[in-house]
Amino acid sequence: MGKMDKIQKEREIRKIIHVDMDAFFAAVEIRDNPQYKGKPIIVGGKPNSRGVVATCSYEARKFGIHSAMPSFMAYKLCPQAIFVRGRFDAYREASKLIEEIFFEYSDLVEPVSIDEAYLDVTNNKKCIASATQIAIEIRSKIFNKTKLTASAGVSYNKFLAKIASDMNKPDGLVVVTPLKAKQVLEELPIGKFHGIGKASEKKMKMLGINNGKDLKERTLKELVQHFGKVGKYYYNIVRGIDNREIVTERIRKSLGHERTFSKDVTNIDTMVKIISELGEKISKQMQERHFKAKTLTLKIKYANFDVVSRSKTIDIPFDKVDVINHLGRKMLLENLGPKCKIRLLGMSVSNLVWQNDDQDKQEILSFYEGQIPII
Ligand code: TTP
Ligand code: MG
Repeated sequence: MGKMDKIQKEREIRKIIHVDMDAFFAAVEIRDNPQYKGKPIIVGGKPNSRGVVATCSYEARKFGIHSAMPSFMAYKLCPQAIFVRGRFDAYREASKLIEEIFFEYSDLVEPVSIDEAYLDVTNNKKCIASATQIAIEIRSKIFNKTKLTASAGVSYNKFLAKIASDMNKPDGLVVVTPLKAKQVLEELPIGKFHGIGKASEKKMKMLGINNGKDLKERTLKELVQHFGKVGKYYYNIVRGIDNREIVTERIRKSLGHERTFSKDVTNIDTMVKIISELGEKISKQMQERHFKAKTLTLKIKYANFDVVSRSKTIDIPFDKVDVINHLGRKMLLENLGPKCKIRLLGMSVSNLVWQNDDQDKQEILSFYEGQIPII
């Protein structure tokens, strides 16, 4: 890109939409089991297991239940809740349908997780001038096709679009125009700033920063002093500055899955079986998406929570399940002591090679699907 093009691009106001499904896994369960409607539904591990809540219906959230909470705790808060096991195929199917709708409008689609994506619709395929109009259409198409509701946020960058989609959940649509951004950001509680994690939130509060307005009063120097490099990001986002581009699937850097066990595993055959299952899933997705990889990484979390990560790189790009499983098994066996107890196994592929692609298009950001615990 030439210098003038770059300046032109920076001046252009982008139109970004963030779409996030409402109580996604729980909503799919309620759709498929109408008797659950209006009830506190928890998708995740059973209360008498070590499992956690993947998500829960809004009725369950009133009791203080939320994602990642241990199931037994959720049960304590709401014994009458209905605990349901996840059905990932159903969630993936819905996710695919939603994605198809996004691509009707733009190729600049960044899937963030199974139920969430950013779209850049500045120059969209349907030449619709209003991003709000597109968000309205997308929400209604999602509902017609899946019978599920989505919330959407429309703004001029990713950060604000994400904040906006969260402002009127569930089934909400919020537009944050450049004029409105200042007020929205100043009033935003510090914990709601995407990118400010639990630890930073605590630290901010200790420093007397409770909302965007407080944050804005701090100098860049102060923020960098307290938070390091990310201080600059905080300084910018509270001023509505976020130049991050949409990262499309084509520039994904890795793909992986992992599995946490409800009971620590000691049996090698079981571990090998899990490796095969993970390998099958990864291989299937690679072939669907038309890419191969040169590196396989195995992650092992032992019962004492120690984590090791081992990689093998080979010259010839692979996507076949046999190769993945062979490499995975090999690394597993190399890292098992005599009395190994394992809590989690994960595998991911990286060093991706896309079909019909020149090498330099590949790599920018990492995206690891394994964030979603498999239950
Ligand atoms: P979220 O979009 O974070 O949550 P949600 O869609 O259930 O609810 P909301 O209306 O607030 O958006 O996550 C999407 C799905 O990902 C969620 O339905 C279940 C899964 N998930 C987990 O399995 N574990 C987690 O810790 C989180 C946060 C989500
Ligand atoms: Mg969601």
